[in-house]
Amino acid sequence: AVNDSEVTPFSVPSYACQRRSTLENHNAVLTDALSLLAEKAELSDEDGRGVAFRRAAAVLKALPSAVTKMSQLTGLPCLGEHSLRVIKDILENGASSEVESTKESERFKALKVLTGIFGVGSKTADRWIREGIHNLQQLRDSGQTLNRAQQAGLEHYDDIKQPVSLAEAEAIRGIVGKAVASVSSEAQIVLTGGFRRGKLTGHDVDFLITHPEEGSEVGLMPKLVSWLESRGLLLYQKTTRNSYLECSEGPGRPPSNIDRFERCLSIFKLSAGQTGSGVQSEETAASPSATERQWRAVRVDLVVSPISQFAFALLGWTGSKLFERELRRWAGHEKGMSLSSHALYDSKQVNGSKGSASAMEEKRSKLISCHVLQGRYIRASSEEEIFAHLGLEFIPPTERNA
Ligand code: DCP
Ligand code: MG
Repeated sequence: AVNDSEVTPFSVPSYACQRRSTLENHNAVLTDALSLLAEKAELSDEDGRGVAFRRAAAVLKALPSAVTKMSQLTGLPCLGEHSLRVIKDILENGASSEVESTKESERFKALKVLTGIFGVGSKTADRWIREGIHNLQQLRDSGQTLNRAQQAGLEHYDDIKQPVSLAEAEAIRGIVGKAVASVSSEAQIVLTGGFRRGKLTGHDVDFLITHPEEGSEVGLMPKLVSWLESRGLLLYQKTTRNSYLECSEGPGRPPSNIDRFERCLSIFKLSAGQTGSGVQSEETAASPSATERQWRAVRVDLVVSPISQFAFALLGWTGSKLFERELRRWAGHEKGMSLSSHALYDSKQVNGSKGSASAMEEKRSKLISCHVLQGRYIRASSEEEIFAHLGLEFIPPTERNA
C-alpha cells in the first residue's frame, strides 16, 4: 500500500462542492502552511491570491492520506506554481521559508492582533499600523476614535479570541431557543456555521431563524433582541434590517453574493452556570478579575430568513466559506445559474419584463418573480433540492469542511 501511494497520483474533482471534505485531514502541516499564506493575502487585500491558497489547501484536505512525494500531486486541480513551491519546501526541508518569515513578520503579527478585535477589518488595521499602532496597548494609548463595535471588541478581546466550545454553543442554543419560543410559538431556530458541520470549536455561534408562515418572520428579530437584552444577556448588539428587495437585484440582474437578511451581530454574555463550567481564561494571572468572573463573552450571529428562502439561507450559512464560494462558482461557470443565500436564479432563461416599470411596480414584480411564481428563480425547500438543481451530488453538512 505504501508503494502504491508513492506511485499512484491522487485524483480529486476540481470544485470543492463536488468533494466530500470531512474534518479528518491527513495533510494538516501542508494545509496549515497554505492557510497561513491565504490569511496573509486576505489581510493584505489580495483576495485573488487568498482564494488560490484556500483552494490549494482544500484539495490537500480532501486527499485520503498524507502526501510524501511531489509526484503524487501530478494532475491535481488548483495547485498553482506558488502553492507547489510551498509544498515542495515543506516536503524537502520540513518547513517553508515563506511561511516561517511571515510568522515572524511584525506587520503580519500586528495585522492578526488588530483584526482579531471584533469590528476591525484589514483596512482599519492597516491604517493604524501606518500610524505606528501594532498592539492593543498602543491602540488604547493612541486616542484613536473607536466605534461602538470596536470598543466592545477591545473590551472583550481575550474572551472573544478563545475558541467557543460545542458545550458553550449548545448552552447558547438553549437560551436563544427559549427566547425564540417565547416571542413566537411557531418560529424555528437552527444552529448553522461550523458547528452544523460537526466542528467541536468555533470563533462564534451562528443561528438561522425562520417562521413556517411566510411574512410572520417580520418583527421577530427586534422582539428576540429585546427579550435577550432585558435579561442582560447581550454585551453588544447591532441589528441590520433586511434589504433584499431594496438593493441591486432588479430584473435582468442576478442576485449578489452578499446576503441581505435581517441580521444581529452580537456579543453574548454566557454565565458559567449555563455550561456547567467556569471561565477558562489563559490569562487569569494578567487579569485577576477573570478568576472571580462567572461569565464569558461569546460572539453570536442571529439571522432571520423568510421560509421561502430558508433552504438557501441554511445552505449559505452552513459554510465552509470556501465550500460556499465553490458552489457559487460551480453554479455560474458550469450551470449558467446564480446562487446566493436568498435564491437560485437561472441566467439562461429569457426575461421579458425589462421595461420602464415604476419603482413600486418593479419592486412588486421582483417579489412575485422571486417568491411566488416559477420564473427564472428556481424554488427549493431543502438543501437536497438545491444540490439537485445544480446537478451536484448531495453533500451533507459534515462533509462541507473544505
Ligand atoms: N457567511 C455568509 N456571509 C457572511 C458571513 C458568513 O454567507 N457575511 C457564511 C459562510 C460561513 C458561515 O456563514 O461558512 C458562518 O460564518 P463564520 O464566519 O462563522 O464561519 P464558520 O462558522 O464556518 O467558522 P467558525 O467555526 O470559525 O465560526
Ligand atoms: Mg461560525
